[in-house]
Amino acid sequence: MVQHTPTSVVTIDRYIIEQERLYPEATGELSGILYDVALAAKMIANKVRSAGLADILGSNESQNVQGEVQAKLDVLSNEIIIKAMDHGGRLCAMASEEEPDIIPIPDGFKCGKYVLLFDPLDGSSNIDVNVPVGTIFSVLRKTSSGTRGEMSDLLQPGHQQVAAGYVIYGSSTMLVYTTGQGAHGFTLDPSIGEFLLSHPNIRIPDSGRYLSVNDSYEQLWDENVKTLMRCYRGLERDHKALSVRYVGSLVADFHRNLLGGGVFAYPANAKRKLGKLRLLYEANPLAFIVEQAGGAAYDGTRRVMDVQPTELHQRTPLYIGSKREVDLATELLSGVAVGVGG
Ligand code: P6P
Repeated sequence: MVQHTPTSVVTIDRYIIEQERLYPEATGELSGILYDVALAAKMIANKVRSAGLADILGSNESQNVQGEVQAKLDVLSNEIIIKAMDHGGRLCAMASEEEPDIIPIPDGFKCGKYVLLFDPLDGSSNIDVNVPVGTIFSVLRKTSSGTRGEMSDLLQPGHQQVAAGYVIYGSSTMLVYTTGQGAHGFTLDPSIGEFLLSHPNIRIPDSGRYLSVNDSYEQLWDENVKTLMRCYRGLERDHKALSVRYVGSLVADFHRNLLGGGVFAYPANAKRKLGKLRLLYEANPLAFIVEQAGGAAYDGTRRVMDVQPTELHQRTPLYIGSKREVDLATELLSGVAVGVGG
């Protein structure tokens, strides 16, 4: 792998090519997907940045599969990604949080050997108050026979991902992705419209500084989860007290913890037996990133990326971030001591 320092001016396109050259057998299809994701991210960033000005705030009437009223930017972002990806000939199917079922490649377009799953604009309920939102994506290799993608190609465990990443539309727009060779961050320079390498080989601190959890659900948690949160707050087991930082936007909370060290927790609760977050296009891609950065992701019972999906929009409890804090969750919630917890 070519080693770059943050002072190198390296565009994401050049970095993708350099990574591809590490694999002589590579056909360039995966690189093409990453190029197209970066293009879609720039287009969405443009919409998000101007949201307050173009009077596209507020929700439109259409409902997404979750029965939630979707902000107009959700609809736009979803369409931007589909239109950027559906004709490149690298994908055989897609899936989106905003679409109830598999998204086929339109007739007349070539099908490729990958599938793309994505949340086009996570945290969109925060748009109207200018809180950072994000796009999350996951790439899997087609496993079914035939040309067109099938549901079985989408319902693969997270350890089968060949690429994953997210875009955070915050004080700056950053794209973080992995293809299994580390996690790398690129910051958009709007003056030239290029994502430039700013965070090569991201490593999450083994021990966290931050705790991201919505403790308004505390009364709905089981006793083990309550004990875990007391530990994170420095009230039990001599665990250092973590500072609570909760934006209510998964990508923003995850990104801060990835760079600064911390744990994001969305436990199962009495009303949501599987929590709120989606396995395939939220938990799995972020789990791939965090493991590549030296962290961990756990669902309260097992490693997130080992879960065999059964439904496209299935939810999962999520404990993700610094290894020490996630190991503690594993120890307290499954009774299995992992590493140095406590
Ligand atoms: P709660 C946003 O709606 C989202 O899907 C994630 O981005 C965020 O982490 C979570 O929900 C917040 O959920 O129940 O704390 O409001």
